[in-house]
Amino acid sequence: MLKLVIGTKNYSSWSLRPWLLMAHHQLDFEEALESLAEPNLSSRLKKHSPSARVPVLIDKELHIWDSLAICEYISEQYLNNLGWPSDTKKRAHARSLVCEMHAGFTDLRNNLPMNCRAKRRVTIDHATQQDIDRVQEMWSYCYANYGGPYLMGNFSIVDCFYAPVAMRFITYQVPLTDTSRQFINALLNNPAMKQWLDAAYADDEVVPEDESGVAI
Ligand SMILES: N[C@@H](CCC(=O)N[C@@H](CS)C(=O)NCC(=O)O)C(=O)O
Repeated sequence: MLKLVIGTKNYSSWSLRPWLLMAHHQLDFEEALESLAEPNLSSRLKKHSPSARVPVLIDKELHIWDSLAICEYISEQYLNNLGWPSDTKKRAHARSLVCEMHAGFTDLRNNLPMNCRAKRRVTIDHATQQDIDRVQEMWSYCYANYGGPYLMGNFSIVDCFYAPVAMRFITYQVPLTDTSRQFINALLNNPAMKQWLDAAYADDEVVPEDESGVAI
């Protein structure tokens, strides 16, 4: 059976990406949870992957240790390519959106860590605000061109990559455009997303460096 190694659900934004793709499509997989708070994180994670990072997908002898590589593999091998739009140009746009998130938005990620169960106040600096604005501009473009409720119209890997950002916007009460609100509501109504959030709300471990700002 497929095995997905993930980190603490409240915090592990990278783990949420492939987990959401697999759970949304109701794939049969075993979930192996590694605490991000307990000691010896690196040596525990090295048992699954040389990168000592989660997520890791294990499919028999194959170990895949990057969230985008996992989503690509799942889409090809188990979803008949349903992870991406079928239209070539739309797919190219979808991949651009995903790669922009995968390779960028460092300020947003560092200053607003995913912390699903919390409501916190942070001071948002200029660089982080620029990231927030770019994300919302992107979501508006998607809704204007593809109609919603998900970013490419139907659910895709793009939604899996922006779901952690959506959760951050809730935690830190980022002012939202109407489109952003609609997209976030679509995610919050997604049964797989609800399942992840229920588990995240029940997590009680604390990773101090991911507790940014002050509780409200
Ligand atoms: N490029 C990787 C990054 C994964 C990553 O940074 N994961 C974090 C958890 S969300 C991690 O494993 N951190 C462990 C550590 O920093 O020791 C991916 O896309 O999967």
